[in-house]
Amino acid sequence: MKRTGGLSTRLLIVAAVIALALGTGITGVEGARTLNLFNWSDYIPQDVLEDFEQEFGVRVNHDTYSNNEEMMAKLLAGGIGLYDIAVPSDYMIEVLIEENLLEEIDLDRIPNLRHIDPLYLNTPFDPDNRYSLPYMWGTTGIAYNTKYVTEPVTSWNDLWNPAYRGRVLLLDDSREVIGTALQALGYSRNSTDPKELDEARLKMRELAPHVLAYDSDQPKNFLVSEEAWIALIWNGDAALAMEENPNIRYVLPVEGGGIWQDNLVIPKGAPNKDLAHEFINFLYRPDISARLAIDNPYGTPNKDAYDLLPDWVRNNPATYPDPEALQRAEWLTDVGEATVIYDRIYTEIKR
Ligand code: SPD
Repeated sequence: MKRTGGLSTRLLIVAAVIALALGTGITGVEGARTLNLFNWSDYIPQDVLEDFEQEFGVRVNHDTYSNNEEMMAKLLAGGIGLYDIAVPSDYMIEVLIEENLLEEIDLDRIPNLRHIDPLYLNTPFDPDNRYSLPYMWGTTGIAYNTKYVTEPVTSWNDLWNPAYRGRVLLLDDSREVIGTALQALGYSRNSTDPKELDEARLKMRELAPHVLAYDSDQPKNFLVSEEAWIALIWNGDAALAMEENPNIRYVLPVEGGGIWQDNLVIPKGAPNKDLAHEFINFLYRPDISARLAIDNPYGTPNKDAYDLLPDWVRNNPATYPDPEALQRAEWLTDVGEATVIYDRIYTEIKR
């Protein structure tokens, strides 16, 4: 669905032309080939990037973002023609494809694709993997500290318990936050119904005064320090917090919670498409994929890396929940023109 009031195709073309005309095809310091990586904060170990630099005799520039919407905004504000790799989630892939913001990936140049479990390929958001390949997958649920949260936590509505006033942590992510309110009300995380969205807006306004912080970059820190008692969080960050603080638990709520997949893409006008393919192939080496999945205990799509994971990662139910719970979790999808409503609600509740 084309969005009005959201991205305009004309704007995108102008941005691309300007970026290309400015010659943003970076070759990097000292003339070495440079990979320009645009990724979520804290989503790839620095030593993996250094190994790539060493082995391939290249440089890596690494910029980060906190959520899909920030990634898109930065791409449009001069990022087109600047980045070789970005890592958007499922629903944002739909938007990027529709807006013609992605290069096609030549799968023949990724021989290590053979290590990827077909379960994570040919997804509804990119059926033939023309534009994207899986990076990590995970869930969105609730983390809480048993020292302060003594009542059972089963539902999104537990975030609204007045006993946790000032101790509630939320992700800084409009789709996750509004999706949580929608599911708490019994609706889909992808609702485009203005009435349901308005109910979600009011529900979030109720929670806003209880919120300690909105943070997608280092949410685990609030839990580990015990400033936050209960949190809307991604499972990998919860697993990291659990490693450092034994009082922390992670659950998927009865309403289902979220399931998602982040993906490697080559943004339009990427200056170093060859290197981007080499980087994806490098990340898909089982030893490298395993390092990613240990540093950030999210699900790895790499079946041969899974076999290399230590037991504490492989057997962590926060990272690899039981299949029945996964069945109930809901994917986010592109909400088209309703994106404008989501943006408006999010601005209002964070004010
Ligand atoms: N620290 C990086 C975490 C990235 C998680 N991405 C989740 C996207 C869900 N829509």
